[in-house]
Order: sequence, then C-alpha cells, then structure tokens
Amino acid sequence: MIDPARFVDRLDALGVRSYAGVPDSLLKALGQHIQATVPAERHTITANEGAAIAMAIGTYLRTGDLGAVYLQNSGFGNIVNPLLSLADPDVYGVPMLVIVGWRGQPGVRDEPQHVKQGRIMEPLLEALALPWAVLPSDPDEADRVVDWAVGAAREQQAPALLLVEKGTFAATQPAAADAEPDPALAGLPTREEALGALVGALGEDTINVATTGMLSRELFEHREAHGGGERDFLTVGGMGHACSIALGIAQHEPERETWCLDGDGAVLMHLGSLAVIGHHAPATYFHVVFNNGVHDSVGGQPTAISTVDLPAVAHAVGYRHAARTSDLASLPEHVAALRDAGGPSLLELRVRPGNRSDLGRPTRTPRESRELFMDAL
Ligand SMILES: Cc1ncc(C[n+]2csc(CCOP(=O)(O)OP(=O)(O)O)c2C)c(N)n1
Repeated sequence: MIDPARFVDRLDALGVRSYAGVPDSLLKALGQHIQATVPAERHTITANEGAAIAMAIGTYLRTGDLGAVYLQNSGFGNIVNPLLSLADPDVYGVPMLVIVGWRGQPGVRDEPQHVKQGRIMEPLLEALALPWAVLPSDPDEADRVVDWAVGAAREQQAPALLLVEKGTFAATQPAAADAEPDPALAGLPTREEALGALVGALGEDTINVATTGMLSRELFEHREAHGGGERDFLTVGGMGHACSIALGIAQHEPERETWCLDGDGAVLMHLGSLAVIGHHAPATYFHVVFNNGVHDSVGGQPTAISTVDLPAVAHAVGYRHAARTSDLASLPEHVAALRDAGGPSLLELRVRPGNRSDLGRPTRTPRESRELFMDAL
C-alpha cells in the first residue's frame, strides 16, 4: 500500500502542487491527507468532476504547472467533456494528472451502480487515447508510474490518467468514530432521524426521489422496518440528478406531490437544475435538502454549502417558498407551510454528519425497484 504522504510528496517534487476533485470513498486516505496538508488556495473540492478538470486547465494556463484532479469513476462521464473538448492534445493540449478511483473493478464485489462503469474502465480509457496506467500498490513501483505519468503529460501536452484500485492507499487518519465530536453539531439530529421524521410528516401518498449515498440506504431500511415506500425512487448513481428525476416525474404527475430528498453535495453538483425547476415551477414539486455540510457518504469531506444561503438561492430562482430548520418537532408545520405555498418549494434540514455503522444496502436489484415503483404509480 502507498502512504498518501509519500504520493503527495512525490507529486510535489515533480512540480504538481494544486489539487481539485470530488471525493471518493476509495481515495479517502489520499483525500484526507490532501485536505489536511495542502493549503486551501491549492486544494478545491469542486461541485462536480468536470469543474475539477476545468480548474486544472486554469492552473496550467496561469502557472504552467500541472494540476492534479481526483474523482471516483462514477464521475468519469462528467470529465469526458472538458477532457476531450478542451484539454485534449487535439484542442488546447493541457497537461494534468487525473487520479480515478476504480469502483466496480472486475473481481471486486460492489454495488450494482458501479458494476458496468467498473467493467468498462479500461476500454473507456483506451478510447480516450490519452496516456494512462493502473497505479501499482507497491510504493516503489508507484513512484515509477507517477514519474512516467507526469512525464507523459508534459511531453504529450495531454492529461494523463491513473486508475486506482481499492486498498491502494494506506489509511493514516483516525476513523471518524475516534475523532473529537464537533460541539457545534452536537444539537443537530442525525440524517437518519430527520429522514424518519420527514417521511412521517409527509404521509403515505407522496412520490419520493432520494439522493445518492447513505440517504437512499437509510430510506430503504426505514421502509423495511416500517413498511410503505412503494413510491420511493432511490437515485443510487447519477449524483446531483435526483432533483431533475423528480422534475421529470412531476411534469407528468399533476395530482400527487413529488418530493426530492436531496443532499448538500448533490444539490451543489448541478445547482443550475434549481433554476430550471424554478422556471418550470410545477405546483406539485417539493425539495428537501438534508444539509450535513459534507460528502458524508464517501468520508465526510466538506462541501461549499457553509457559505451558501440555500433558501435565498431557492427564492432567487423562483421557488415559491423556502425555509430552514433543524428542529424535527417543527417538521409537520414546515411540511404544511410548503404545501400551503405550493411548489416548487424547498426546506433545508440541518443535520449532523455520520451514519450508523451497520447500515444495510437495498436488497432488491435496481431493475426490480424500478418496476415496483412504476407499478405503484
Ligand atoms: C457523479 C458522481 N460523483 C461522485 C460520486 C460519489 N459519491 C456518492 S455519494 C457522494 C457524496 C454525497 O454528498 P451529499 O449529497 O452531501 O450527501 P451525504 O453523503 O452527505 O448525505 C459522492 C461524492 C457519485 N456517486 N457520482
């Protein structure tokens, strides 16, 4: 296994000192080391993966230095556009290093949403016709491959990509459970408590579209324990698109309410979609953002939400009503206020990071869930 400090030091010695990316559980140890040691002006957690490629382009344009980008391969689709339309040697020829976490690698058990993306990673990388390699987990071999990739990027004036298998980086930080709890968060409910209280307040008739990550898993477990949930759609992949899936449903469903249960990282990933929801303004569309300030599902790395006034954003893009709370006892009143105002309306629910360690995963296949959902509608 590679010590993340050694990897970052090696890049530093090669002149690669700026980082941008969207966090990945498989790259958690590397991300934590970057977060802890690289100054904020040289490390940006971007809204989506394409923006990280764009930042590396900007870094190169201004400094002539290579930027490093990190992402989970589920975000690969988001980088293809700026890679091929801008950074590619056939266009501007911008060198950079792109570090891709390989979920769904053949032979490694993973969730359904990662399996095909994982299986076709190598042919996809071949198709890009850019320099790429799998990062070896042996530290000395890894050094050689990193040197080669940075050299190839410079020589070919091209992005070079490193595919990273599970378990390549050694964990160096204490587990979240050992870390000191943040006193500012102590009074906030957990996402799971807030989710249980919200679905209770919504009643049984709504259509619910849940965002990517732990929230969907928590909703599935809640339904397993308490029943219901026939009209829940779990957005197991495609982070950031739950709100547009809900819009597509609401457009064709004028009778029932459609509720999008979103995350702060996910809502920021494609924030432009809020403007489209506000513009089309379906009266049956409701949006709840569970804001824990971080990408909790992949390791708790911060999002940019701490400087965002989400209700103000919602108002500004045409939502009829928007509010914020962390008080679960007030949820029935908030739900009633959203319903009275009509859609699109938004509630920001402040919750604290973290999840149950024994949280399960959906036991139905996505295809089965989709069929049940459509039958229920
Ligand atoms: C396009 C894409 N990029 C990255 C991921 C990996 N990923 C899954 S969940 C998640 C974090 C979601 O954060 P947030 O919406 O704030 O919800 P939380 O996990 O905090 O509940 C990330 C980065 C993904 N599934 N898809």
